[in-house]
Amino acid sequence: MRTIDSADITTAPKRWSIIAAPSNDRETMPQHSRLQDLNSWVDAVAARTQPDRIVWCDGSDAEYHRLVAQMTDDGTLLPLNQDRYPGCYLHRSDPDDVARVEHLTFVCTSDEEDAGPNNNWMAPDAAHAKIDALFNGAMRGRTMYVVPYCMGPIDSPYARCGVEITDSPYVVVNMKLMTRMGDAALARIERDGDYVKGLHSTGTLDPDQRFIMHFPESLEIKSYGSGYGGNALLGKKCHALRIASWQARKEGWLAEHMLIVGVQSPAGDTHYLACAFPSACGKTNLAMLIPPASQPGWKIWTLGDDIAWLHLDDAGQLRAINPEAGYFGVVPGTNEKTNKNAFDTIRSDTIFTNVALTEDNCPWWEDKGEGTPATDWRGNPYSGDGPAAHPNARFTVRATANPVYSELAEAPDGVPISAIVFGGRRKQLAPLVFEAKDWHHGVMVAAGVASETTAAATGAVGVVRRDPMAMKPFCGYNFADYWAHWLSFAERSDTLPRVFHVNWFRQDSDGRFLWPGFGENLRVLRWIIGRCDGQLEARDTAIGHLPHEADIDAHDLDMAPGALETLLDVDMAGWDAEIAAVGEYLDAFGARVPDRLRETQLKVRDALKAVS
Ligand code: GTP
Ligand code: SPV
Ligand code: MN
Repeated sequence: MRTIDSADITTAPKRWSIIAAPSNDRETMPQHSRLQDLNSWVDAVAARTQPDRIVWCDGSDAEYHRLVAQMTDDGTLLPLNQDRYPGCYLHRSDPDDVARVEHLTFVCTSDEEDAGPNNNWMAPDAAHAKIDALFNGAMRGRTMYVVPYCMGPIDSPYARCGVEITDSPYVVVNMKLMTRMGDAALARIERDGDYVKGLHSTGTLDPDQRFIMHFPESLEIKSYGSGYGGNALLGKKCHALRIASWQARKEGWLAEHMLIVGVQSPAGDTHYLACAFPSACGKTNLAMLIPPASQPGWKIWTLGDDIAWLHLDDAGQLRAINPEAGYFGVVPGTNEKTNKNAFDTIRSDTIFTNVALTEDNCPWWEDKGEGTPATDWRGNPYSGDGPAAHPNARFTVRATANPVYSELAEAPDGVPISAIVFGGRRKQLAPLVFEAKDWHHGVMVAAGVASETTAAATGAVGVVRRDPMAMKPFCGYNFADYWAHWLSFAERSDTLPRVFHVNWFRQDSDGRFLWPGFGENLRVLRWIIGRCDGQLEARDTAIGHLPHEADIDAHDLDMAPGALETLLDVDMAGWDAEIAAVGEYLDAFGARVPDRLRETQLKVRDALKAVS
């Protein structure tokens, strides 16, 4: 890869294709036949976007460090206090570009019905025309980076590759931390012959000229006008969820917004759980949980913190791989008590986005538990007004830096899943935990998940909305078809994982959390595992199986008297209204909603009517 200096810029020829490579860096790919399609696409993109130069990224550490040096020179990255945070940098994004933009995110299928009411839709031709016009000349004066990446272990049959073309070096270094990026991925692309094409430009950063477009039928993504996270790191939500969910439906697997965690008992058995919670609702925290002192002998292993690809193996066992190789995690709230593993992981070799700074140039965020902010996330002296770090400030760090990283995250076949856990952020109603009665009921519970919106997307925060399977922003096709796909797994296996629902976020009338959460969530995971092992009885209610209070280990818990009882209570009248609302929600998807889902919802409704 070439580094850029001012001499380069003044002398750069107008046409990218005739730049002579001054070093070992590659500006054109060897013309392997399987890569001809890639070369032609890169040529076509360059012809449209007119970059000053093209760099094919090899994914090496040297390349990463060269890009970091380049960005510290031009101010894109600010080095943090290198004594206390070695290898750590701060990036301040544009203040109008700090989160995913769901209203500007489109799924462009030939038939609008295929995208469904859960997605914004544009016809593919119109969408290409609209966004291509923005890409015209967009990279003039800039470098175009070609970033081959692999989602999943490089030798996994379940892994899939993509190539992101971007004009953002910040995106390139994030992709290096978040994916298996570079030469190994390119070799796999050559072998596979297919890959997802992602085109990205930060463009003008004008929110009125920002689009994140997906073309699942042609495996393309085009993203213009944002440099932030899920809008710009195209391997993540765009590829590994929206495009992959479409492919998964066609091919019989699932691409989900789920963490993957191994829970090892004192006896040494490990159960793997896949848990779907909406954005900023606790996946990273649960995936890296540290068992409290009251739970000796238990151990947690992180496989993934955001995305899981799930496949049935030949024996009908559901297995999960994490397509990612790093974490793009929420910074605020991370401290020694809540998530010490993350807190320690982000002490070195981390890119922080939109955190505040202390006087001595250390990163600072709300609830860090140490230091005081001198400069806010925008780079202004901190006034004491509002949060100093942006509520959606993020860290990017490689997964292997996590002290409890599971090496099985590299296993080509993934890990067997014992339980699937859904959850939402609900102040009221949803109990601490309950188990669905069977797979079909579990799919209904998941389709009815509701959660308060968070700062992970632009728009109002704290508004309860339906977020089925925590996939509202990420399902690349019609939810009605998605639910049918989920239901169809029962036809293919009779050993599917049990399905649960949890809620860490119940509050009392003063707005205090009823459940201590974080490490203490292990107590709930233990109940889930106890159920999977057939060791625990449960209370059968209209909404599902709830724990007997004595089966949640509450010893040494700092909780208000009666709190556990409240957390395990089922408010029948409240649930009656909730299940009716789920019915109305399903109605909005019309005749495509699978009958079986409707029948399950009606069955629960009737059971509630009988008791309330
Ligand atoms: P995305 O990366 O956006 O998909 O989010 P995530 O689901 O990984 O969320 P994360 O674990 O980063 O948590 C988001 C916020 O919820 C943080 O501020 C956490 O401190 C807070 N949080 C996580 N777990 C708990 C919990 O058990 N109880 C409470 N009260 N807060 C929690
Ligand atoms: C989320 O919003 O669910 C995230 C962050 O994990 S982003 O990569 O921006 O989608
Ligand atoms: Mn997420």
